[in-house]
Amino acid sequence: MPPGKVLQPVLKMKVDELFLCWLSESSTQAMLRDCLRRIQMPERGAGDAEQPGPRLAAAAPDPAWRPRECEGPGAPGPTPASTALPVGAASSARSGPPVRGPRRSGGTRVVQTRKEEPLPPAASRSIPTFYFPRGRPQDTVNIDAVITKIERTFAQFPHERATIEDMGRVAKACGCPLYWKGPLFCSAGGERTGSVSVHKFVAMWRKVLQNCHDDAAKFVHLLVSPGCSYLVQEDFVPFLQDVVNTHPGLAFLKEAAEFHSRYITTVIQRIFYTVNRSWSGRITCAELRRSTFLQNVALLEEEADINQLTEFFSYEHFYVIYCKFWELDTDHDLLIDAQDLARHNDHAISTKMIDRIFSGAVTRGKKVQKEGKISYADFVWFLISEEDKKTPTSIEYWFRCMDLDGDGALSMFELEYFYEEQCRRLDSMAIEALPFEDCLCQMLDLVKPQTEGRITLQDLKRCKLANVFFDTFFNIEKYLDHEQKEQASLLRVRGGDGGGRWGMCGGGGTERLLGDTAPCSACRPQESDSEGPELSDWERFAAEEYDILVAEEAAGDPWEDGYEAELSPMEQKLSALRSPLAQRPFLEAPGSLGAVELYEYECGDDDLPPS
Ligand SMILES: [Ca+2]
Ligand SMILES: [Ca+2]
Repeated sequence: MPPGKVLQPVLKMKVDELFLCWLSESSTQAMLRDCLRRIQMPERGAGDAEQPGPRLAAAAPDPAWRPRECEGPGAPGPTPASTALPVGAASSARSGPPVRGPRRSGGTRVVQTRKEEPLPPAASRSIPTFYFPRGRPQDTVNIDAVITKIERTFAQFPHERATIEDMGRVAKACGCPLYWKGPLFCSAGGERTGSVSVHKFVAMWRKVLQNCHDDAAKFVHLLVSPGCSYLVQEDFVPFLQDVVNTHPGLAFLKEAAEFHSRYITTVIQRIFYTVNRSWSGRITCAELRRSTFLQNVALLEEEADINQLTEFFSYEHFYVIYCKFWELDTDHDLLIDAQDLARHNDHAISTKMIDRIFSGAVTRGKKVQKEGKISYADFVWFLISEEDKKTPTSIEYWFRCMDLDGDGALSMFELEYFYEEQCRRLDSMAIEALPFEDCLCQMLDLVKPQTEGRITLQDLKRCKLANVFFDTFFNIEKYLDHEQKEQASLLRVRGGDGGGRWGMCGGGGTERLLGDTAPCSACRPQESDSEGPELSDWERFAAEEYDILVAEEAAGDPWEDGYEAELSPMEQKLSALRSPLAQRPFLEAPGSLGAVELYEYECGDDDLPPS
């Protein structure tokens, strides 16, 4: 491409993706570190010692040594791909070799003088393949043997055609997890004709095996629409509908068809919340590969109790989110406005923050957003972020909200803007608030930003106490909660001497939220009473809320003990689910709301600009 020509959005995205992939290779990073080290330390050896970076200043020299520039003495053989890439990338796009590595002294001159020099073609020919968007090819896969196995399976079906019910056996013949059956069926065109022929299926699967070399690549290929390389929300609908239709843990949902779409919407939002780390609305192979999603899909097969799969599929988690929304959405049109959302958790969240959520900083529903409303899909993001402020997505969510000017850092002004309302609210509760300066002091001590006066996303992710930080600025209830826990732990540490409380000491001192000796209760591992892995804040919240909701239902219609005692544990679990479900009024929601609701993206919206 000629220099100066603007890249088309799709192409640009591809190039960015390629660049990021290259940049994240460990060999690239080793090479860059090496280059950096050599910039910082004048090279020892040969005659270069007195003249750091002389080769840069010599801007138009012999092209023969130029491509080796980055390799240097310190980075020999083992990283050929990464050292070669800049050369290879340039050969197609620009007319001269780029001088990577040290640029400090001669950057502009290099750019000017490299016009006429063509790249030595030999350099690019020796670049080994280093980028495998569809996984690394494996020599061990015997495609013909797999195909034979599939044909043998199809031979058992009438007319060698498989219906969706047969697809479990076909998935196993393919060596796939059971719940890939839906995508396999759809990808072979089954949903149009009701069944797939052996020929069509084998042709489809052969192509997948030839082109896709790992599970992530295969799964993406099966779900995407033709010609697309990333997953959008809609792509998950047929897969999830099949899970709803056939997973034993969701059998009780079968008759409640109007509920399927709500469950599917919730799971899709949770998938994008966790997997789509780029916030682009497009899940790439690389993102899928980095996530635990496919492991969870595989677990669907082994785990009959879907509530054990708390990361994406739990019905209980869906139930909690939907009930919370239902409480706020009083007219049940599946949209809520700022007043509705403010009622969440008894007005715990500040008005300023509610306004920011509706400003479009983190929501995607462009159409409804204009009318000052957010959708159920947006609410899923909100609730998970609100109840677990320690995950990367959640920290990004609240950071976007607090970064009023969108400059990528929280300034003291932005902190004061939010804290001011907290003070007023504490006042109205007759609690003396800490002056902003003291609060700031505590927070800076807690976050320890790398640059003074600016708190970045990285600072918050690193500090492990982002929840305490955020709650201090916009959630009065949780702020007081943290404070109470902190006080209790300080009292314990000090042997109960009753010494000054931190926090609400009323401006007298600037006692720190986190002393050097006493880790905050929020960051200490919870003294859990059960074995097994520690629950996340979200999992703990969902489990507690679910118990409360079920108890509320039970109070309305008490179970007879004798009846319940006869049920197996599994049946009890299902009854517990059925009971509230059957009684919740939203079961009678009009059918028109049954469509899966997805949040909207602007076209080519790669990076959400905070407004
Ligand atoms: Ca409403
Ligand atoms: Ca800012």
